This record gives sequence, structure tokens and C-alpha cells, in this order.
Amino acid sequence: KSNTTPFAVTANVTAEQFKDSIVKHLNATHGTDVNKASNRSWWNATASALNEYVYNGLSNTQRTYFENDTRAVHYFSLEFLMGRLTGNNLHNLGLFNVAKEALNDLGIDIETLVDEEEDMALGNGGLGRLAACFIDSLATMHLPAVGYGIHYEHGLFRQEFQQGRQIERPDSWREYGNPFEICRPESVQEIPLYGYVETKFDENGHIVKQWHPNRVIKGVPWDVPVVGYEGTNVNVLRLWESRASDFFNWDVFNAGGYHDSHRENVEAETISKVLYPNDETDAGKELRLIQQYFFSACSLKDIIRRYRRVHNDDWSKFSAQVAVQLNDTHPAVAIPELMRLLVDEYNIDWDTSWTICRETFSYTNHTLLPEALEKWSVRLFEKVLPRHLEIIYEINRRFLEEEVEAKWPGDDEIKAKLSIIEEGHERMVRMGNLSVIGSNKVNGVAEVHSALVKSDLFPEFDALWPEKLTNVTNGVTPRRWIKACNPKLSALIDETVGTEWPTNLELLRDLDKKADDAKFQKTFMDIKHENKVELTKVIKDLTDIDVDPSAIFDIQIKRLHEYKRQHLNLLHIMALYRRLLQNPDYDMHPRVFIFGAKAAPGYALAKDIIYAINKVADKVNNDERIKGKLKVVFLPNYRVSLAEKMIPAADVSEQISTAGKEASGTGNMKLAMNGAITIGTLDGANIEIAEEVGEDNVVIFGLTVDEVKAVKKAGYSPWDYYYGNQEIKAVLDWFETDYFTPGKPGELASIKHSLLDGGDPYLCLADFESYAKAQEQVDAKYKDSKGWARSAILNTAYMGKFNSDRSIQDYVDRIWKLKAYKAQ
Ligand code: 26Y
Repeated sequence: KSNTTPFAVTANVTAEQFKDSIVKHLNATHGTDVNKASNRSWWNATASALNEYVYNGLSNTQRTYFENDTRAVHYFSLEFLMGRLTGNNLHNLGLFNVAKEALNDLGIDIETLVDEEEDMALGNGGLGRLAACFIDSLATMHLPAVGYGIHYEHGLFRQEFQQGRQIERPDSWREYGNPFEICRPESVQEIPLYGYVETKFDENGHIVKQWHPNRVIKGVPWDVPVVGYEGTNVNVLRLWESRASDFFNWDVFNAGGYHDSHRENVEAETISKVLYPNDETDAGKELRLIQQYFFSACSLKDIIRRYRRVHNDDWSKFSAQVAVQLNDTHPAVAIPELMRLLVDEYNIDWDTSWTICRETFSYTNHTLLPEALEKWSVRLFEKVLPRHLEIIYEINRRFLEEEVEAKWPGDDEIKAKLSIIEEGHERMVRMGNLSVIGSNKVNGVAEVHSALVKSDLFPEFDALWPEKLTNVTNGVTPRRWIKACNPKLSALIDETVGTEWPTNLELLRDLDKKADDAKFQKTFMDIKHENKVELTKVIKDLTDIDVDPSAIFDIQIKRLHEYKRQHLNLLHIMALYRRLLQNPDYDMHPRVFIFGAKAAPGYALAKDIIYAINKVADKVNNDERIKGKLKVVFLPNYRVSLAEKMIPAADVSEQISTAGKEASGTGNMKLAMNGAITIGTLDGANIEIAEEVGEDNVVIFGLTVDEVKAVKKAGYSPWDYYYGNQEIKAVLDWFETDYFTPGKPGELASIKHSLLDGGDPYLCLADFESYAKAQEQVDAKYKDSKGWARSAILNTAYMGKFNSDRSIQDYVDRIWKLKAYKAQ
């Protein structure tokens, strides 16, 4: 039993004291007592006890930043996929063992307690989780930073399966309150919308523009403390909730329009009601544009209020104090909004304002998929944000007439490509071009992706501003993704390389000395086995499927997308099943293929793929003939807290996107650090992972980026592979039978159609054979248990680069130029 904690901020806290604090909060904060408290009350009381240290750190940190008048980065993101906070905050404060012991004395199991917490699922996937890892790193590295986003009432939908089909249910993460957020009514903002622009002349005869909005929305900030590792610095994630403006509302109410005022409330509150569940396909919905503007405008006003408290009307230091990072183009409307505030509200001339803007903003690109590149119709923009459209036109005019004209005189083709406005049947505002033009740096998220951003997406911008486009390879926080989620592995690492690794992941490199040590191999693989046993319980609980922990656990977890190719995985599973049916002695180590994935509710083929995997699972899992060699499990409602249970138990990590399509991937990093071996394409960060861990410790297959381009250029025909490979043909034809859907032939046919008549846009068939061979390599490798253990250990050892602290240090050095301030 440990009685003290490892970190200075909590050094003297004993389990006894923490226990008293929990009991005190159970009574005084939550109005119950030890005899009748529900698990939820225990959780709330524990959170309150924990918050005493969180709030202390928060005050110290905010005072330190204020007293030093620090430059800060403001991370603007429509998504922060935080997951659960209790375990993470306990770990980062060094209080986990203390709390565990305290709760134990009270008869409460800490694992049961943390399971009480709903995930804070305010994001879709990689982009949102990256934002969450980044704010953890910023706090850990004592860097002044604020995360800005939306306080969605409903996060990403909860996924259920009904007869194998995805059903979406609302997520209500804060229905009964959330102990980690603090409402800050003193910092409310008012945001204008709609209306028209009046052109006037001031006393000097200069043109001035006045926006007459016809709606005003109130933004109410909720602060979530972000506890850095060792608990010294506690930064803030500020999330805006929309409400009807009181001022506006009372007018209507007094005029006797009770129902109208009610409707105003409902409409205003709709803005922060729900997270859009699409990633990678932009639907161009009015409410989404309003969400983007609402939170960007609230955040900029908040930043300016804080700046003016110190600097009043001296704007010369603004961009020295304020960096704004745009997480994809989603908050790009912040660029014309800052111009509007400076030019219209603070009467600063255009050129000065534009210089400030460009020095303030930077933009991270997360995708090259054309359907994910945001465009808003000019018509919609004009309706919702008429003044912003004018400002965009002026930004565009100056850019084309001055900068583009100087570089490419008279070249209208280039002007059409670089213009913020896309001409055509319906004129569109291109948010990508706006973001590049209004930023000082633009980064991709892995080497290969950043190279493609330069060569394929923005080549002319790269020619115009050779220094602007850069790379920052993604990373993940080892605090959540090793330390908190894999306590057994963490304890082994502590014993082997010391306890400093959570803030210096390169220290894991020393594990390589043990990679061939038989005793260490056994300990490492025993831990993997224990984690697999834990996951078998979760699988049983969620799906009632029995799986054998001595099988290979092969895991694919990520959003469901054709480009991520869960259906390639499925084709291979069906091929294995077919081989086993043809030859029950077919030589393979038993394998469990485990999936976790949500499909966007409107993405029909993605939902069909989920259905197909579930139907194949039903059949395979109950087929005695294959003697348990193959199992397929689709865990429902994949989310951060489920990932934390799956990742420590993975033997194999499936990273099989079509080369050139996955910008980076971050799940690939989490799995590899926890000792899983990657089977993957040379795409995104897989390339850098392979470089780091060495080619003997990953299994690479498939076409490269250049080969994909060449195949497409030559005119790819999936039919060649269908007729050229018996196994492919048999498996695809299987989809049209009722083998997996008894009595209902054709229910799975859409997958076959997309791969043949649909042209197989993501080259599943072209990569199938190479993938199947790679899977045989995985099987052979696993049978060599010493070789496998060695590779697994070396994966953990060599993943230091993918710490999000390293990513943040790259942003600091190349983009933000921030200084650290340790809270006093
Ligand atoms: C425009 C709207 C529909 C939209 C909403 C969300 C578009 C895209 C997204 C989300 C994109 C996303 O999550 N991208 C992922 O970002 C990760 C972090 O950089 C990458 O690792 C991953 O490869 C990329 O797909």
C-alpha cells in the first residue's frame, strides 16, 4: 500500500485524508451519506475531492500566466473528444493509488466507480481526439494555452445493433450534471447573425459598413480544467453553450409573444444542441455554418476582452500575444470575423488588420478527400453572415489583384484555382483557400500527407509562399494511452526504465536491451495475456460471444469508411473461413478479429459494411466445423473508454487504408505503443511508425502512394481481379447468396456492387492478394513466439516519437513560438 503520492502538488496527501475528503463531499456537496450513497454519488464525491487539487492548480496556473502576460495559443476546434476525466485527472495528479486505497477502505472498487462516468464524446474521431491529446500535452509542458469549442448538449450518438444493423441513439453525457465543468456567466458573449449591411459615410467622407443583424445569440462559457501530468499546470478548455439573448427575448416577451419568445429560445439553443456526426463528408448545412461562426466569434471576443484588459487600444502587440490554431477549416470563419472586429468595431485600417490576422492564425489540414473539403454556398453565407461575405470578397480581391498578379501576371487559370470563390452553377466559398491565405503556417499531420498537401492539394500556394506549408506529425498522449489504460505494462516499464517515461517517451528505447531476454519476454507477454483476458470479459458482457484469450487478437478500431477498408478486412476473413471450410486442418493459429466503428448515420454503404461484418460474425462464430479457429466480434458503441480496454489487449493492429488517403492515423500509434504489431499500408503515419520500429517489426503490404496513382491513371478495373483470382470471385459472389442472411439473399450485395460496378474506388481488390499474404506472414510470425515477443517489445520501445508532447514541441518551434511558464 502506498501512502504518499509521487508529485509535489499532492505530495502529502494520504489515503486517509482523501477518504475523509470523499466522505465530506458525499455529505456536504452531494447531500447523501456512506450508508445510502449510489455508485453515482460515490463518483461525484470522488470527483469533488479530486477537484480540490484541480482548482488549486487552475488558480495558480491562471495567475502565473496573467502575471507574466504570456503569449498563448488558442486551439480552435469544433471537436474535443475527451473521453472520461476521472481516471485521467487522478493519474495526472499522482492520486490514483491514493484514491484507490481510500475507496477500497470505503468498500468501493475504483474500476466500478470510473465506469460510472459517461464519455465526453464531443468529437467524431481522429481530429477530435487529437485535440484532446494536444491540450493534455500543452498543460503537461506548462505552455499557456486555451482550447475553444462547443458545449454540445449531445455528443456523438450512442451506437446500438438491432439484428446486426446500426441504430443511433442520442448521447446525453451531462443529463445529470458533470462535476468537471464550471459555468462562467461573468464571461458571456453576444453574437450577431443574419440581417443586412448598410453602407454609410463617416464625418471624413470615408465609406463605413454597418452590419444590422436580426438575431443575437448569447454564448455561455463552460470551463473544463485540463490537468497536466504532475498536476502543476492546469489549463482550460472553454466550451460555448448557445442561449437566446435576454435582451432580444424580453422584447418579444413583453410584446405578448410568449410563444414567439419560446421559439426564439429553442432556435438559439439548437446551435449547441448536437455534434454533427459526419466526418469526411461535408453536408453544407446552415446550422453547421452557424455553429462554426458562433464558437469562433465567442472565442475571439473572449481573447480580445482578455487582451484589452492589459493592452487597451494598443493593437501592436496582439499577434505577439495571441496565436490561434485552426483545427481544419471548420473554424476558418474566424479569419473574416477577426477582420470585421478590427476594421468595423475597432476602426483599424485594413492593411494593419490584415497583417494582424495573418500573423495570428495558422491552419492544420487533416484530409485530402475532396468530399471533406469544406465549401459554403455564397447564397447561404450572404444570408447568415452578410458582412463576412463582403470581407471575404475584399480579402480575395486584394489577394488576386496584388499577390497572385505579381507572381503570375495575367494568368486567369491560376487565379481561378486560388480564388476563395469557386465560380460555377452555384458559387461557393472555399474554406481551404481562405485558411491558407489568412494563415502564417499551414501544416499536414504526417510526412507523406504534408508532401501531398504541397504537391496535390495546394501546389500553387506552395510556389507562392514556399515557407508556409509544413509538417507536424501527429502524436498521442502516453499518459492516457499507456499509463492510465495499461497499468500492468506501465508498472513493468517503471521497473525497467524508471518512472520518467510519461513525459519523455524516448526513455522507452532502453527496453530494447530486454527484447531478447526470455524472462522479460515472458513477463511482457503475460501482461498482454492478462489484458486479453480482461477484454474477453468485456466481449462476453457486450456481445455474449466467447473468445479464447490464447487466440491472436486482431483489432481494427476507427470510424467506418470505405477508404479505411474495413471491408478489405472482411473479404480476408471470409476467405479464411472459406479455406477452413474447404480444409478443416488449414494451418492457422486461432484468430479473433475484433472491430469497433461508428458509421455516419447517412452513409449507407458504411452501415451495410457493419451489417455484413455482424452477419458474417453470426455465421462464423457458430460454425462447429472450423473448430473455433476463427471468431469475429463487432463491439458496439466504440468510443474512447472502450478503446482504453481494447488497445492494451491487441496483438495485431489493422491499419489498412488505401495509400494516400489516411492523413496520419493516431490509433495506429496507440496500438503499437501497447505492443501490437501493425499490419498496414505505406500510408499516413504508418510510414513513420515502420521507420521507427524497423521493418522486421511491422508487416507492410499493398500499393504505395505512387503505385495507387499509376494504377488509377492506367484505368483500374476491379473486374480483372474478380476474374483473375478465384478466391476473390468466390468471396464476392458469396455476398449475393443467403449464406450469411438465411432466407434473405442479396442483403449484402451492395458491397459486391461497390467493389465491381462501383469501380472499387479504394482499390480493395488490387490490394487483396498482397493483404492475404501479409496476413499469412502475421500468422507465421505469431507461431514463432520468441520472435513475436521481441517484435512486440520493440514496438513499445521505439514509439517514443509519437508522444503528442513531441508534436506540440514541433508546433511550438515551427509555428507558435511559445514559452513555458510553470505555475507558481
Ligand atoms: C467537414 C466535416 C464534415 C468534417 C468533420 C470532421 C470533416 C472531417 C472531420 C474529421 C476528420 C478527421 O478526423 N480526420 C482525421 O484526423 C486525424 C488527426 O489528424 C488523422 O490522424 C486522420 O488520418 C484523419 O482522418
